[in-house]
Amino acid sequence: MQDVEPIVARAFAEFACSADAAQLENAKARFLGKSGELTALLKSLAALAPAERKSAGALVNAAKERIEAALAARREAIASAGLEARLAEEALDVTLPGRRRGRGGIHPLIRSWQRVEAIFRSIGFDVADGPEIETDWYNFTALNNPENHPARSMQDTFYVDVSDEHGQPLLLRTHTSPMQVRYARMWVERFRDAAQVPPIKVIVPGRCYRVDSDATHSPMFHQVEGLWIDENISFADLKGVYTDFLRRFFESDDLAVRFRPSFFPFTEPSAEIDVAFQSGPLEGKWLEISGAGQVHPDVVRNFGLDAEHYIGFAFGSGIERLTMLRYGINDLRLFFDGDLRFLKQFS
Ligand code: 2NM
Repeated sequence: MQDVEPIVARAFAEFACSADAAQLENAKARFLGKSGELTALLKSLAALAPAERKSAGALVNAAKERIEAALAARREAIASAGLEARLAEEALDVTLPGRRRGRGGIHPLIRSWQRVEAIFRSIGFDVADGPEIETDWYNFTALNNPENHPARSMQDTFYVDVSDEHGQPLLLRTHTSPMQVRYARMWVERFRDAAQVPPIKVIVPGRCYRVDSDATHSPMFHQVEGLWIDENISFADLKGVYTDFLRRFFESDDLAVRFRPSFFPFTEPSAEIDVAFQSGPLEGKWLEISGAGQVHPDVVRNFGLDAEHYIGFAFGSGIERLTMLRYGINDLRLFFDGDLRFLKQFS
């Protein structure tokens, strides 16, 4: 009979160099399969004489057992090598620090907006907001803007393609005063059956829109307007409240404030408000910061109030302008570029 040892040696060698399960199973077939070498040897036993067959059979079976043992060992080795490789590849270092979520910040304009609200709330003003798409009546007519005023032109105002249910043109509000008209009319309606209408003290911060775009104008900008209606107040009250606001906003107790005559359709008389810092890079320079005035009697009547009985004072300021002066920012476009190198300085 053929010698079994070389077959065993080759089987061991081929198992050893099988790199994966598929190669190993192919190698197995070459020795133990239906037409494998060892199987052929087993079959050849039948041709031997009975005396010889017994010892040869024992030899072949011993060889078969060794080959099967080697096969099982190699199977296990390949399987555990595969597992080791996967573990190495999918290794997770649980001691690494986690990836933190980026921390957001408050935009400088919103920071100013919040400061303005906090200051006015502290002196008894309500804070209101309302629609950015307005009717022509609330945005212009109720505020005593003449029918042919240039602000109403398409060069200055963004009109919306659709009209309201009365066929009135709709537009993007050019200031927040239309919301003051809404607020005053709601207030008057609320106290319709009362003996008198209580004073109105409200500010309206919010976004406004004008057809305008350069280093000092953005088509979308932020305004805060205030309205104070009472029975017996004067310009002195307005000046006191507004000076207090400006000194707190700019954190400057000696800030100088002056009113200069001006014109607005909705107030008469009207004033520009200037400030002068007493220290810092702008020391002693008068800077225009806001507008104000006594609410025009026609506008008071549009609020639904008796203009002989109630007197109103109003003021308005750009939140961009307030913010630029507070931080020394020289280009308005920085607010809208979204450049984090700029924005991060305020968070
Ligand atoms: C300004 C300047 C002067 C103003 C007037 C009114 C209202 F609704 F009472 F008529 N609201 N805001 C006003 C007055 C706004 O901004 C520069």
